[in-house]
Formats: sequence, structure tokens, C-alpha cells
Amino acid sequence: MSSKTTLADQLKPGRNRVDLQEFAGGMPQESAILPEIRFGQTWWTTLQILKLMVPTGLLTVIGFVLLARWLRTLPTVHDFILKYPGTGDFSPPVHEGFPLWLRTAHWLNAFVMMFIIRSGIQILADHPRLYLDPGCTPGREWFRLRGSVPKDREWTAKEDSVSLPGWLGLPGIRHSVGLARWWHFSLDLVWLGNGIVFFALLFGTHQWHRIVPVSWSILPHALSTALQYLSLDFPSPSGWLQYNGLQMLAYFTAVFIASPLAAITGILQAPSIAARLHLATGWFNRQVARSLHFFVLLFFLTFVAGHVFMVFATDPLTNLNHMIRGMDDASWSGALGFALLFLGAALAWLAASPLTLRYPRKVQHLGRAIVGWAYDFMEKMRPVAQYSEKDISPYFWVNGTHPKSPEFLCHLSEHFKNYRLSVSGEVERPTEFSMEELRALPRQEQITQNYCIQGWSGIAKWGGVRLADIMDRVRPKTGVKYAVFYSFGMGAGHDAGPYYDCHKIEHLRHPQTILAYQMNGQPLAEPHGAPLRLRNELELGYKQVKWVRAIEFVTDFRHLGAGEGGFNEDQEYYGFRAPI
Ligand SMILES: Nc1nc2c(c(=O)[nH]1)N[C@H]1C(S)=C(S)[C@@H](COP(=O)(O)O)O[C@H]1N2
Ligand SMILES: [Mo]
Repeated sequence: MSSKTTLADQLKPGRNRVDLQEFAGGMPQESAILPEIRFGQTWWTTLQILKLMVPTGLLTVIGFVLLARWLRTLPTVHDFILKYPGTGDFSPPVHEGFPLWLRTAHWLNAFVMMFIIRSGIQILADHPRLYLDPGCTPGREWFRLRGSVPKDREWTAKEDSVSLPGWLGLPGIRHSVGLARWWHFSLDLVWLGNGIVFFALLFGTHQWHRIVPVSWSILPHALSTALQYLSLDFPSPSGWLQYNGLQMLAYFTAVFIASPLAAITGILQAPSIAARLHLATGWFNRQVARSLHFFVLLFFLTFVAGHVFMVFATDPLTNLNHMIRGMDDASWSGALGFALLFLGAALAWLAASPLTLRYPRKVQHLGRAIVGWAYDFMEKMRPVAQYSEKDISPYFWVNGTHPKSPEFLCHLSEHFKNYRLSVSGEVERPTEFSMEELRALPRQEQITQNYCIQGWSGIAKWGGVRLADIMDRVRPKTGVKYAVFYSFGMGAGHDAGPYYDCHKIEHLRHPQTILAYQMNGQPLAEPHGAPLRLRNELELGYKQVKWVRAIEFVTDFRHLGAGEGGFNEDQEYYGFRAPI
């Protein structure tokens, strides 16, 4: 039996159901702590912040209420409110009511956002820290959901992940970023599609006048509305024809500022886009985009809380009839309809995590069917990013299970003198390269950003040999589509089989795809993948196989492992493509 068949045979089929004892190497569940925020060198816990915020917040609100009530006794303020009652000439009234399309878009939006938010928080829990520096240096994060990174031992990014309660995170368990991403990205597309239809119909009809002011007089009207609410003498409900100034500003912000910002800060985190836009350096780097993405989440949570509170605090039956039935009356039918919608949403909410853990493969395949075309599109952007020496990260997270086989340890102790990289499969000239032979090929250096699927990034200078040069020597046959990179390291898990990943042959011809044997000007260290590690700058970190043992060219990868194209794809339900 040749060594290549042996390697393929060692791959394990994945499970079609998440087994907590086995999943992600069977790491025990470790729950996220309540958020902590850093001010200077001190960490503030949620509890401390709440202890400070709740009394001061309450006092402030009471203060404002008293102030507003007093202000309203003043003749000038009285006249001001008469002049600017809350509704007025900042937008024409809409006489068409709330059409079905608008109501449908509203509820569909609310429904998908529940899951987008939950899977988004799950993605955050996979690397539970937020930074402003592109290198993600531990200790420099401003927000975290777990304690400090231990300094006395190697601490992998996977170990850093935390679990969430299953009703909150989607699907809740530790290091389930692969599954969370399918939810997040497929529903993002539904949300975007819904948003586009909504925008088109909004501006194709008079409905845009509901949420887009046409005059600055909205500002005094909004101030007046705020005063009226604060004085607890509410403005009269006007929503059927025209929202008041404060409402309109809130809805305008949610629809035209926060939503585009959510989409933009999300997409800026993709390697294919971030590299194009050079986002590994400067104050607006990818980690700042990730932090801003989190602020948009905070905005939406606050908005939803305020919006729902006001629906019920002002004129609930009428408000619900507007948005459920499209009628302007105070009957109970809208409330009944809402109760049914709420029940359905609550059931879906509760079922989402258990079903995801029961049918992870289905989630993976369905997600791929929904977002695959977008991945294809993003990969075609083929960015080439080069950073400078000053951008190199002082700290670089590590991931993965070190190889422990006697064969590897022997190579390591001999400094890979007798190591041979086997390149085989569907090639005209199968070849075994010694490190010396590889070093004799043209060396390419590149300073690039590694994007881990978990959320951290790091910039390093990689030196190595272009895959294009290796391919020129082994000459893949026509029709060969992929290269399989086998590692000396095992994937996470008990008896999980070797780590491996497949790459498209077009990607291997990209000028920046190399097998690196140097990192930051030094020989590549063992934790980062000695003797060779892949760099394919179009894709996320998990595709950058470390401790490369062999490369095999194939026409298809469905016969390998679970047939998903790589270890994480097989075992942790990642996507074969990872341009985002
Ligand atoms: N053999 C092997 N290669 C691997 C992994 C692994 O678990 N095993 N982890 C990947 C992941 S998830 C990332 S983000 C990068 C991290 O590279 P680094 O440890 O050098 O930072 O390596 C990738 N290569
Ligand atoms: Mo990763």
C-alpha cells in the first residue's frame, strides 16, 4: 500500500449528530462570564457597572421626569409644544395605511433578526474578546466574556472559546462557530433580501414618508415629543398617518443607519474583502470593524427593547392592529394575531438550538445551499494584500493539536533533515521534496493577515515556496480540481484522524499561496506548523494546514473523511469555502 492511500484511509467519517463528549475534541463546556469592560488597567464587571448604572440611571430618569414636568409649566415651553406638537410638516401624512407587504416585511425582519442576533453572540463566544488592535494581543482587549489568558502555558484560541446557554446562543455549545455561522450568514441573506424588497416598495410608494423626514423641523418636533414622554403626559397617538418626531428618528436610524452599518461591518471582516481594503493596519482595522459590529448589536437590542416597550406603553391594541391587520381600530383581534405570532416565534426560538445539535449536517448543507454562491463571488475578488514590517503583530494566537507521532518527533529532533514532502495523486511527476530542495526554489516573502474563523486575526511575515512553483514541477493532470493537504497533527478529538484540508487548484496558483517555512524572518517554529504550513490568503485560518506532511492532487474530495473537504468541515460542520 502506498503512503497516500494510507493517509486518506486514516481520515474519519464525521458524525451527523453533535455528541458533546466528542465534539471539538470533547472540551468540557465552560460558560461565558457576564461581560467585562476594561478601563485602563482595571476590568469592570457587569455587576459593578449595573451597581453604578441602575441607581444613577434611575435618578437621572426621575430627575428628567421632574425637569420635564416643571418645564411644561413654563409658558415658553408650553408655546413651544403648541408650535411643535410632535407631528407636523417634516413629512406628509400617509393615507394608505399599513399595506400587507410592509407588515410582512416587518415581522419577517423581526423573526430572522432573533436568530441573527443569537448566532452572532455565539460567534462572539468563540473568541470572547473584542479589541481595537489588529493583532488581538491578550490584555489589550476592551471587552471580554472570560478571564485573562493564562501566561504560564500555551493557550490555544479554541481553548479560549466559551459556551452560552442554549436558549441564548445558537446552538450554545463551546466552539460551535461553524454551525452558528450557517445560521448567521444564511439569515443575513434573507434579511438583506427582505431589506432590499422593503426599500424598493418603500420608495416605490408613499410609505417612505413614514420614516424619512423631509425637513429639519423634525428636530424641534422630536425634542417636543421627548419632553412630552418624559413629563409622562404622552403626545396623542398619531402613527396611523404620521409618526411623531422621536419615533421617526428612531426608525430612520434603525433602517437607514444601523442596518447598513451591520451589513458593512460584518462584510468587512471577510478575508477576501478586508485584504482588498487593506484592513490589517491603521485605526480602522478589521478588529475595529468587529467591535463596531458589536455596537450595532447593542443598538438593536436597545432599539428593540425601547420599541416593544413603547408599543405596549402607549396604545397597545391600536398599535398592534396597525402592524398586524393594517387596521386603525382598538379591537382585540390585532392582539390575538400578535399572540399567535409570538407563540410561533417562541417555539422556533426554543427549537433552534436542539434541532441544530441533532441535525448539524443538515444545517451545514442547507447553509451552503443558501450562501454558497455568495462565497463563490467573494473568492473571485482574489485580493493580494501586502503589509509592512511595522504591521507585524507582537502576539500571534495559536490553534490546533501538536503532532505527537514518533515519526514527527524524530523529524523535529533532526531539524527535518530527513523529512520529505510527498506530492502525489493526479500528477504527471509525483515527487518527494526535501527541505533543502524546497529552500532552493525561489523564496517568496509576504506580510499578510491570518483570519481565524473564531474572530481573532494576526499579521505575520511568511517566507516560503510558491505552490505554483511546486505545481510546475509535479504537473497536475488536466481535470484535477483540488489539492489535499495532510498534516502530521491530528484533528481535535479522541481518535479523530489526521487534520487535513482541501484547496481549489486555482487558489494554489494565486501569487500569494505558499508553503511557509519561515515566520517573521525566523525558521517556522513548531507551534506555528514546522516544517511547512500552508498560506492561502483568500481563506480563513482553519484552511491553513500546519505541520504539512503530504499533498495529494485529486479531482474530487467526496471520498475523503466525511466528504466535506477538510477536518473541520467533516467534524465541526465548517464550510469548505471560507472567504468570509
Ligand atoms: N494541522 C493543523 N493545522 C491547523 C490547525 C489545526 O488544528 N491543525 N488549526 C488551524 C487554525 S483554526 C488556524 S486559525 C491556524 C492558526 O495558525 P497559528 O496557530 O500559527 O496561529 O492554523 C490552522 N492550521
Ligand atoms: Mo482558526
